[in-house]
Amino acid sequence: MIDETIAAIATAPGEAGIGIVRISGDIAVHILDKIFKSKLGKSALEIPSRVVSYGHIVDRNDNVIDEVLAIIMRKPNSYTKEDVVEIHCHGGIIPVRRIMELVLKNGAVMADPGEFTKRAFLNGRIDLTQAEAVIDVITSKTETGLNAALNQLDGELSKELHSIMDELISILAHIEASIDFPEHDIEEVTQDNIMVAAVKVAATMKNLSDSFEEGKIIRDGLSTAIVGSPNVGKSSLLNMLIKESRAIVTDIPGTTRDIIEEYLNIGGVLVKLIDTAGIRETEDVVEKIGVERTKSAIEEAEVIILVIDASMPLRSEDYEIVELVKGKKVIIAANKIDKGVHEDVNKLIDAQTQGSAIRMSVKEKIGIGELEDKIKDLVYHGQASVSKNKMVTNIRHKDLLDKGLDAATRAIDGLKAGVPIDLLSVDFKEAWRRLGQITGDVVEEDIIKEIFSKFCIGK
Ligand SMILES: Nc1nc2c(ncn2[C@@H]2O[C@H](COP(=O)(O)OP(=O)(O)OP(=O)(O)O)[C@@H](O)[C@H]2O)c(=O)[nH]1
Ligand SMILES: [Mg+2]
Repeated sequence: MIDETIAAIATAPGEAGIGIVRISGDIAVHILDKIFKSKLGKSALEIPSRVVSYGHIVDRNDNVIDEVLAIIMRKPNSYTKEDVVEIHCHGGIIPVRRIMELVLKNGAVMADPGEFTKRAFLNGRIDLTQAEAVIDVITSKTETGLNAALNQLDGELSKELHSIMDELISILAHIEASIDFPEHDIEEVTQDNIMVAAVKVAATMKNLSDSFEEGKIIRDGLSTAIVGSPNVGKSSLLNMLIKESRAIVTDIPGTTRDIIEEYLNIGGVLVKLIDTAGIRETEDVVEKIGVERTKSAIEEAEVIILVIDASMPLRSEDYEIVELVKGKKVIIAANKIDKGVHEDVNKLIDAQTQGSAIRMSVKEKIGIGELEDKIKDLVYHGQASVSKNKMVTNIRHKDLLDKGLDAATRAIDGLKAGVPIDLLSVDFKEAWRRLGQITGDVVEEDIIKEIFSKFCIGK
């Protein structure tokens, strides 16, 4: 219920310099008044907005709980558009928790995850895409990802969507007009105008939808699986790329049994690197499960780094793996060239018509930079276009855009086939509705609930 005053610990649990308790709602200032003794002897009701006050939090018997700074942000100029109070106390589990308890005792209720941001949305300060961008800002793992999220938070995507929605409304208005005033004989002109507008709308939607391929990688990372026969140096490669001794490396084939995932930033590209168990026929139960997991990792990955031992003749396993990864974006990493390069390997590399290959040595640190460049090229197809500020990074947006685009395309096909335009308004309305579900203009309780449940408490 929105008329309740909510409170949460907004900082991460654990020991830290400061901890923040955040309160939002009608009685937020009133609660502060009851528990805060300002050094200047002012009541909270007299403290102006956005001024930092020094003092103490005290319980009902005037026992000091902690020394704090308190800030009031009165509505509507606050994060939630409600009265918001922040109490900055000493970080550490106990002070924050005791203040939180006191706040709850004085009439606030514990906030759900994302409830502050949900209120900002429900009170009309931000739309749904901006609310979703808040999570993306918090969870971003690269500067590129952060910039994309900040653009979305700034309303860049909303602006683009709203301009498409406005176009759709104007198309619908034209249709209405031609139905209401058929005697004006404007049918033909209207049809042409609508066609031009509809094609433009569809093209803009298609552009946005296409930006997702890159947008998804910017947000979630390029999922890249390192696969190959046992003992070729997959785990060594992972460790080298992340500059950490994360995976166990031995000269015993079959060392890696489970999937290991690590994030890595290659020139602004977020890469989710997945080390896998070497693929071979095996009777070992644990290794068998590992090999199965490798196969699912191959299916899910967007890019495969196929590692082979360059110094040896290729084994039947190597050829099987080449088959297994067909259809994926593959980079062949011919490792251990410090021990020589076998002619089989040269042949395999020369036969590569698609994808690319690198001769490298993890041991001697040869070819690592080249491999990183190849991964980066796969994302940007050789051109850096991360600065695009109208980008779709969220799968929910992409799905709805595509549904909207389908509806717009149906309408265009109908126009071409000479279907009477009044029958096409259903499709244009559908396109509008889908975009409205992205921005939150069309509110659906379940979706809203689901979106905000992904937030952390206190945001
Ligand atoms: N000479 C040489 N040895 C290497 C190179 N890279 C890795 N090795 C060695 O090869 C052996 C196997 O390396 P790992 O990284 O464990 O190989 P893996 O592919 O992960 O093996 P599994 O987990 O068993 O599938 C280790 O002894 C590494 O030190 C290289 O470039 N040159
Ligand atoms: Mg390994």
